[in-house]
Amino acid sequence: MITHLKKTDPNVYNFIKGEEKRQKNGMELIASENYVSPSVLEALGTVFTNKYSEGYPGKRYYGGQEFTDKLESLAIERAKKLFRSDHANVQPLSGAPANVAVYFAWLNPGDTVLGMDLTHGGHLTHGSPVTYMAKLYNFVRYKMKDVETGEIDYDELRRVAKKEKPKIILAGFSAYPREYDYAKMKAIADEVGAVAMADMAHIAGLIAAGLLKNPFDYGFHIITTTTHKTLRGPRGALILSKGTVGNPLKQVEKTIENLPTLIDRSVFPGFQGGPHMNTIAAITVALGEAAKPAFKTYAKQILKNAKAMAEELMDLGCKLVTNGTDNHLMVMDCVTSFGSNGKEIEVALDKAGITASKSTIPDDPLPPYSPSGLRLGTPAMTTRGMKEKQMKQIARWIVEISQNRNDEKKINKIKKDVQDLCLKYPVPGIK
Ligand code: DSN
Repeated sequence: MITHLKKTDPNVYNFIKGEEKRQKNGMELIASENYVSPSVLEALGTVFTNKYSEGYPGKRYYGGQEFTDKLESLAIERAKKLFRSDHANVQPLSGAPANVAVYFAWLNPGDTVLGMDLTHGGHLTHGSPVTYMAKLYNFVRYKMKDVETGEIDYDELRRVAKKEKPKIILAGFSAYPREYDYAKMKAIADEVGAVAMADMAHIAGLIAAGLLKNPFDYGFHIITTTTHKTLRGPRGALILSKGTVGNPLKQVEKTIENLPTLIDRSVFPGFQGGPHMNTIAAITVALGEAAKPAFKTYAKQILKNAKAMAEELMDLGCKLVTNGTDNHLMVMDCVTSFGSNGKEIEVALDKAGITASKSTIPDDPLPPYSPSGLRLGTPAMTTRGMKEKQMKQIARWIVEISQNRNDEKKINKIKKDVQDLCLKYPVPGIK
């Protein structure tokens, strides 16, 4: 409960209240967003934010670490257990810094990374030319072989790997609705002597629940993830790795076996300063929640809901990239479906209180700010308790709005219906 701000800083108080109302009344379909539990929210807003804790448990550069050490150790233990890793670094401030810290740990300037093509679902930090990382390292690409099924072109991936000799082969995405063949990727990584890394930011919750494959089960060396998507924690990240855990204050040889120590040294002192201990408190709570049976039920429903939404959209004539989904997200081709583009449909949906995000489609001829696709996801509305029936209704609204995107009267009517439905499914932590 917010008790002081109203008097001390009414501007900020009013922005918070406005955002609460927006979240309560609106339909959240951004595939990378979620609603945290009241316990996660409580942990985030605590006095741990007052504390500097550079270093790692038992090896800090400041005094007063009695409780931060216990807290961070618990976070590490929970993360290791949940994802079956030898080591966990829980300090990265978010997903992009986590990926950068891995690159700094393992690569020398000019080294090559083989990652998913950005229009086929890859992420900015997997080497978009606009990032500083792309100036430091050489990013090369693999793609889907068949955009109708989503199957990745592993033969081409192998050919490129043998030619380019990447130091890291990277599985992971922010807009790919299918599963990887991790065993195939790991075999290629072994063949060329590369580290096998997975960025599972989008699907961490689904892996934690045992519903999607865990790359560690196929011999991957490193997994990075944000903590705020399907994992349903605060904004933060984890770097999980296999290998021997050494003293993070001491230099070690650059070997695959030493990855945990190289990663620790890369995060701090290599790249970041003090960890955000209040965030680590909230991550610890979220990891505890993700280990409970109720989370598995939740994760199962995310998948059922995504399938229901995708099927209804396709029944109504929409074209989805790969013709469906195996995870929590789908990408709608707005050019083929409505003679429009992702930006225009995103704006039209926003007017009705439905929030989604534009997205490229494979080999998109349109630019990223106004791409051909729209990405939709079910983690957030599943947290609010919605099931397949509501997903089908939402799909019908999406199509109706898209087809009538210039009809303000129609959109306003749907906005009312959207709000009525949303109010029946409260947001955790908002009265
Ligand atoms: N921005 C996130 C997403 O929407 O997928 C990834 O960083």
